[in-house]
Amino acid sequence: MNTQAPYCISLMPASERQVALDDPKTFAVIDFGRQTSLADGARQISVGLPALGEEYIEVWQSSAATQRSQDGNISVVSCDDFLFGALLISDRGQDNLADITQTAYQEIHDLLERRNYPALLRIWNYFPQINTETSGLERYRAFCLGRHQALEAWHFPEEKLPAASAIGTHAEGLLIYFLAGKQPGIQIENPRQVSAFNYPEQYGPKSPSFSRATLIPEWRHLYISGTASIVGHETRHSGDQLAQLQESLQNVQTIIDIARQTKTLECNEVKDLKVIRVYVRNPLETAEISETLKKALGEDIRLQLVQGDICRHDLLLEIEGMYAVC
Ligand code: 3EB
Repeated sequence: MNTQAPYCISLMPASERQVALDDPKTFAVIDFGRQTSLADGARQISVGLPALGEEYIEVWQSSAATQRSQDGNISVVSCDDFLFGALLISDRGQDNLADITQTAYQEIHDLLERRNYPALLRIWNYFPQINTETSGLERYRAFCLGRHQALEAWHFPEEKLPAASAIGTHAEGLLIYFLAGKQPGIQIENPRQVSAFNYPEQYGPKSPSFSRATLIPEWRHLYISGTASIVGHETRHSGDQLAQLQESLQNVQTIIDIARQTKTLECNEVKDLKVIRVYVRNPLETAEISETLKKALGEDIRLQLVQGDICRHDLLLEIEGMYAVC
């Protein structure tokens, strides 16, 4: 198997933003700051999570010719092999997030069906006040409920659920962006953790619909979900961010180890990932987290730290990673 991936993803210093945008291969740039917004279709995505420490942008580039279009709320970039989409829905933290989420996922479903990209491979979800209770339900749990209902109507099989992240911003709007393809990826689960879609009811009326990672063997790509200090289904090391960091790193390494068994990956260790993003709840912990990571992964590692709220009160950080070369 030696097919080339149709695109690649990398972190670049934020100072190179214009260089990235001027490159015709660039079809999406994702940056992190005060506001959540979309500009130029899905080409400029801003996530309302302030950068901590060195500032990076995430750059998606394709040598294939891509087409842009607007399809209802969804801004789309596509070519034969993949479809990348982004939508931003008004949400100020007071509304019925379950309904808003369900409608958004329904719209994604309709688009993928119409355009014939049946495989949802990776999805990111960002919205404000993730840990706030409205009408007796924490907003993260309301989000999970709406997502679950949409995927149920979609008849989405659990073993095909995509890798995902769901993070709380301090900015207005529900931002969802996603990657879909023609062929299904391989779902990777983590033997140290109960699959999120099998979490018991104590974490909300409907379990979170995502896999720990998606592997795309034809492209040799790996997309690792937001990964936290959870063992089994329980939070470990409440109140201790450095211990949570080590536990999360071990979870990420375990996911890579499982993915490597397919022998389609040139990524062996966490430090080999091309994108490593750490969502940090308390910005005062940044220096300590960054130092510990550099000790574990090497001084030269590109690390993107951003301030975001994690979906459980007792989780202080979460790590996601990508290996998407071409
Ligand atoms: C966890 O493992 C931590 O609901 O889409 C991580 C990644 C988490 C994605 C989601 C939630 C989600 O349960 C939280």
